[in-house]
Amino acid sequence: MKGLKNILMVLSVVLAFQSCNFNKKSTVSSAEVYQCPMQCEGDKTYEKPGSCPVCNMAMQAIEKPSEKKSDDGISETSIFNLTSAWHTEEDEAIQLEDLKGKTLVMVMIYTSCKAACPRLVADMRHIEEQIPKENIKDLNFVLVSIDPKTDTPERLKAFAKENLMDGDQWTFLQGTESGVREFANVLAMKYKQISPIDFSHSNIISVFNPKGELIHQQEGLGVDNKETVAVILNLTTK
Ligand SMILES: [Cu+2]
Repeated sequence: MKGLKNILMVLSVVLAFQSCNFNKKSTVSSAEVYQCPMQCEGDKTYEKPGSCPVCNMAMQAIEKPSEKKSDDGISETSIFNLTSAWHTEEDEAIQLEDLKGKTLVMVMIYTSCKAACPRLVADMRHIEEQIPKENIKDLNFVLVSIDPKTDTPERLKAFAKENLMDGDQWTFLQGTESGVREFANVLAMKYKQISPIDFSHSNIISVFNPKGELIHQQEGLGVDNKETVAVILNLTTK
């Protein structure tokens, strides 16, 4: 019996050395999982080190298979990479990635604006009016506040109702100061607080595809939106 035990011990030492060789291949990575070097269970991986339940060999650390970001179709330029926290007019906590899957028409405004924003809002509505009903369901018109201190979800909701923009295709977002600034930078949208209640800002309506990639921008107030509408139709017609 003792002889058998010794043989098993020698065998396990040999196997341990063998798995050391395998280990060399794997690099030190923060996202590691463990797998049998013989792949007794195919691609199956374990969160913790240990020995293979089939061959009992020490499992080796391998790099975790990527989170399938590329399979999700999120490219480096997608706004869905931004991890900032937002609240909708319904006081729902979301990230931009939660908007994935629909064409997005986005504008940055603030509800107390008396000058440009009412016209930008009118431009958004004018664009929406030109889109056939069957395309609307694949669209999300998103109004992002540049004044998150004032524009609480309650206030945004009231604004939506006042402006008859409380249908499913309209979303209003309150962010954090830094999240709003970061998002504005992505849009090349400039804004600056010029008094306790007022901001100066650029007037840009941006169209993103369902993967969150910027496709088109129109700049100005009351500008001809034919091209914007054409881009939206192109993205939402199958
Ligand atoms: Cu304004």
